[in-house]
Amino acid sequence: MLSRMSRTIRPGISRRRALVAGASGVIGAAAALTAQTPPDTTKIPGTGATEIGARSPFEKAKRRPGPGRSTSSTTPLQELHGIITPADLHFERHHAGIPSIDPAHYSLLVHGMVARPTVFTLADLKRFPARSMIRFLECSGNGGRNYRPDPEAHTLSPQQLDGLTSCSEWTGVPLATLLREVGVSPNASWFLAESMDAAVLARSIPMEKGFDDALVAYAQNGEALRPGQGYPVRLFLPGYEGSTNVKWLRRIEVAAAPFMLREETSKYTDPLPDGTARQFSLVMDAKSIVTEPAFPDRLAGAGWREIRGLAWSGRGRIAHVDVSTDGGRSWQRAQLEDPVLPKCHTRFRLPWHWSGGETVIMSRATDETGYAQPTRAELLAVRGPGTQYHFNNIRAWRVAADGTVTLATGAA
Ligand SMILES: Nc1nc2c(c(=O)[nH]1)N[C@H]1C(S)=C(S)[C@@H](COP(=O)(O)O)O[C@H]1N2
Ligand SMILES: [Mo]
Repeated sequence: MLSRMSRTIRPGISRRRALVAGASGVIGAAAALTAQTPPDTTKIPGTGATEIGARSPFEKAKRRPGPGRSTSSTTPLQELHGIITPADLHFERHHAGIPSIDPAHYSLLVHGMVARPTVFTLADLKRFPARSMIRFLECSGNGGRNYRPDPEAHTLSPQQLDGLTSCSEWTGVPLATLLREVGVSPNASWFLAESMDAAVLARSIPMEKGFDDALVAYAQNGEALRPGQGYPVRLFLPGYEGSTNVKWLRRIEVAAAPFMLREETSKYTDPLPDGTARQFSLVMDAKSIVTEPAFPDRLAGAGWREIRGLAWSGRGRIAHVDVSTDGGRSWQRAQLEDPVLPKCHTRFRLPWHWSGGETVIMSRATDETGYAQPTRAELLAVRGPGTQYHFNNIRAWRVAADGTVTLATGAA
C-alpha cells in the first residue's frame, strides 16, 4: 500500500529508493526529487481533498423526513452509533425561528442582585477558563405519543417517537465563573435567562444550578454552535428540560424569586390528577429506548442479533439497563458501553436469539440515585391523563412472527 502510494505521488521513485536517499543524506534526496517531472495531479485516482466534509451519498440520515418550514426537527436515533449526535443531526426546537446573529455584535448582560453589573462580549466569554462536557439535551415534550392514546403510534420509529433528544460535547465558560465575577448577592436564589430570538424565550433557574454545572456554551462537538443550537451563545443546563437551555442568550438577571414567566406557568407545567399542577419540574428523569430492532425494521429470520439502545438520566449516571425479550416476564442486564457519563446518553447492548415467534422487547433504565423508569400504568397513576411533558415511561416493541416490529405502547 505504502509503495503504491509513493509510486502514485512521485512517479519513478520507489519507496525503497526514497528511503535509501533519505539514509544517504537530505541533499541527495532533494536532488533526486527535483530531477523528476512534477506529478500530474489530474491522474490521482478518486476525487480530491475538500474544504468541508460531506457524508457518503449512500447515507440518508435526516432530521426531517419532509420539506417545508417547521418549528422542530428530530434526531434519527436508529441511524446513530455510540453516544455522540453529529451537530447537523442534533434535534431542533425553535419557538420563533432561528435568528441570524453577528458574533461581533453579540453581548451578554449579567445584572440584578449583583455587585458589578457587567456586559460580556463573545471575546470576553472565550477568555475565561473553558470547560467541556459530554451531555444530553432533551425536550420535555419528547415521547408524548408513547403516553397518550394514539391510534397511529405503532408505526413510529425511534426518531419519530423520541427524536427530541441528542448528545454533544458542549464547551463554554461555567456560569459560576461569571456569577463570581459580577458578585452575586447572598440573598439571591433565582436567575432569569433571556434570549434574543423573536420569541424572547426566557426562564427562571434556581441559583444552585447556576453555581453547580450550568455552562454558557459557545461550542458543540469541537466547533462553534450551529445557528439552530443558539449561535453564538446558549445556556446549557445539564440534565434540565430542553426549554430551560436558552439559545441566543442575551441577558441574565439575578433575583430573589422566580419570575413566573409564560414558559413556566401556562407552559412547561404538569397538570396532576388532583387538579393542581407541578411547576418547575426541571430535571429529566431516567429513560431508555431500544433503537434496534424497532419500527420500521423487519427481522430477516430467526437467529442471533444485537439489541441496541440508549439510556440517560438528568440526575446522574445510568447505573444499569435491564432488557426483556419476553414482554416483561424476565429481564437481563444489558452491557453498558464506555464511557458512562453523568447526564449523558449511554449506549447499551444485549445479544439476543430470536426463535421466530411473536414477542415484545423493552428496556428499563435505572440511574445512580436508584430511580428506575416507570411503566405507563405507574406514570399515569401519578400524573393523570392530562400531563403534557416528561414522558419517561418504558418503551416496548412488538416483534411479529413475520419479523415486523411495531411500537407497543400498552405493553409496558
Ligand atoms: N431562545 C430560545 N431558546 C430555546 C428555544 C427557543 O425557541 N428559543 N427552545 C427551547 C426548547 S423548547 C428546547 S427543547 C431546546 C432545544 O434546543 P435545540 O434546538 O438546540 O435542540 O431549546 C430551548 N431553548
Ligand atoms: Mo422543548
